[in-house]
Amino acid sequence: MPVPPAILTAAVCGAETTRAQTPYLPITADELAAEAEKCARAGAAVIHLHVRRDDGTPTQDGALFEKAIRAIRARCDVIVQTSTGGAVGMTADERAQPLDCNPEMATLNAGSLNFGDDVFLNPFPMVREFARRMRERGIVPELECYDAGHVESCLALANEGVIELPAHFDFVLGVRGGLGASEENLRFLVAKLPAGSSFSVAGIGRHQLPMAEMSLRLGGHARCGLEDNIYLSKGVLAKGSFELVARLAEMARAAGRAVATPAQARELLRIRARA
Ligand code: KMH
Ligand code: ZN
Repeated sequence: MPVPPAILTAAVCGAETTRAQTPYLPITADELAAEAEKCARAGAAVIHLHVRRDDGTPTQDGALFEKAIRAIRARCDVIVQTSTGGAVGMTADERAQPLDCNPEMATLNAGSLNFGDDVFLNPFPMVREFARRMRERGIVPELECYDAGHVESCLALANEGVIELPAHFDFVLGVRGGLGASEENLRFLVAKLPAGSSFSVAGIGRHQLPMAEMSLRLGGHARCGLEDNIYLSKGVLAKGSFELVARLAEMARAAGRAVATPAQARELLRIRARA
């Protein structure tokens, strides 16, 4: 089978990164849209979206998501993948709000874990409910797996009929409390995937670029951006997620992969056209 074009995802702001850590973090709808456009130009087909209040605090407020999505769509064609993870400590109802915006894609966090010194809770009933709402609205889930057990959980939920297979998985590697970022771990996870499913890798911190490169060489897709890593190289801040996307695009080409356009990514991710 020919290797598919590489889908590059830009996680442009997240819930945890702060302006104190990097002045390049986009916060308002206009800033998020300007950053999304630069990422799209650099090769991103997917924008993984969180939103913030004007003071920078994370929120899952539906109206702020609506505003950001509109602003992004006015500037470029990208798949907007809204977060249902939000920030640790948020309730399920809070976290689910962006699903009311009918994004093309949303994250579905597959299991709980220690998240640094916090706990990121994703109990089965919550995962089932989020998956049900996504199915009802035709929103394609990206299955966020932070540990090997989360992949097994997705397979169990597929057996229950909660998750449709084949699916698109994202291995988030290097969270303190989750599976470490290494080639051995990535190969172990890939071997667990059901036939026809695709995967992306989001390496955390200094692992972002090397794990992305590994994934692209193994036929997977890759995520980068200030949500997970703020540095372009040791001690050098990225001037935005777009600089990291440009690096991933170079890596994809060096690995003999084309960079997927949003249209190609929609086809690969089984995203149906919508009004
Ligand atoms: N902020 C993390 C606790 C997601 O977007 O779905 C969870 C997160 C995952 O960012
Ligand atoms: Zn996120």
